[in-house]
Amino acid sequence: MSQFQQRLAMLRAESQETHKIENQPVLPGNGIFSRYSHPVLTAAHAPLEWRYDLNPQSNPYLMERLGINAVLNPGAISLNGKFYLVARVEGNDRKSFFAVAESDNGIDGFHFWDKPCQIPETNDPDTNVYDMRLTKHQDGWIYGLFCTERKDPKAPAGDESAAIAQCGIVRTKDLKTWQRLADLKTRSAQQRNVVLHPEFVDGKYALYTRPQDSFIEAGKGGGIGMAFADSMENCQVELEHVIEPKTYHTIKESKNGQGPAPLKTNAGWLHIAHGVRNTAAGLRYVLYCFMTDLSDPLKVTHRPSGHFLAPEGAERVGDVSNVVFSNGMVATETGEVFIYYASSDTRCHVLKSSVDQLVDYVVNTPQDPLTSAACVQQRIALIDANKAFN
Ligand code: M1P
Repeated sequence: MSQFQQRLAMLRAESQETHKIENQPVLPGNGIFSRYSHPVLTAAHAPLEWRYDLNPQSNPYLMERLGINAVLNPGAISLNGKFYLVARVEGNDRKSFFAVAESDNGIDGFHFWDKPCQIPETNDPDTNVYDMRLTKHQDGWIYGLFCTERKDPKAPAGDESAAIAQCGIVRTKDLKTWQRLADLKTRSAQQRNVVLHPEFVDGKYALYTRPQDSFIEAGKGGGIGMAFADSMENCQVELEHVIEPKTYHTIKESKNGQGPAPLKTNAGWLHIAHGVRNTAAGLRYVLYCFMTDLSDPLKVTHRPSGHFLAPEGAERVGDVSNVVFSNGMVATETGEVFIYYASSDTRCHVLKSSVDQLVDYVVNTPQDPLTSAACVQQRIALIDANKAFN
């Protein structure tokens, strides 16, 4: 057997092993959700055909020619009983693209489709695209809102990192053919984490926005905004109402952003978001929840205290360490909820919960009282109430 053939056999065996990994819930968990033992989708899930030239003549050493660096921040949707992730796949060249992976049970067995998504460009080509939020909208389309990034034309000479982030928009019926619409127009300098609400609000499309002043800093615009548009074609919004602001000395003091499209429950619209604070070790990203009113989604009705999910163990290390980020969630007809998240901008995981558990968590978890003394009183009240049960 040639060196080429030996390497190919090893690579195929390694890839098969990766795809065979079964995921087990990590018990006992926190009662809100189950974490799982393994990531659901990683760079190692990328097919060999995407990375290697498999021709022994042109690639006798069977070198990896176009490596995949990370698979992260997947949008998620269920169609006809299957689970689909539209993942952000990042090549070694740092450019991200979207690719669909599917699974029968949403927990393991994810495998990429044969080829990545081909997303049409606008007249102003994207340099980089990432973090797609999928929304099955009342109008019948599946929309994908994502971040499109281009070099800042006003960057001073020599500054090769200044960029402008905006919201790109595509729509599809089948995740195969993507129709590109014009980028969202807002009054803010930059946008990331823009998400389409699944239903019309007073006959208009409703979008969660995240106005920001510069590429990294949310600045004075920080907070999850909501804005309304007449159409998704040439979509334009005016006023962005900040419904969920950044808040001093909380898990969302530096910035925050809407996660996936919110989940409709009997108690309200259930939101998963990320909150960011700055530390000596850099930014720390956690997930948190809030709920908005069913008839008035501008009104936040519940804000459970603190983080819902923080990076743990191996999740804490990666290309951008100490980050968890979610932009994909699937609720089944039986009330199960699958929340997809990435750790440290490197690999994708799943949490499993239910509508009942999440509503209980959001509605019955007390709000952050915002000072140490008040937090002590909150905890003492819990301890005292528990005396009856010891
Ligand atoms: O690196 C962490 C995250 O940073 C950005 O998110 P935000 O705009 O909220 O700061 C995005 O680049 C996201 O993809 C990334 O995971």
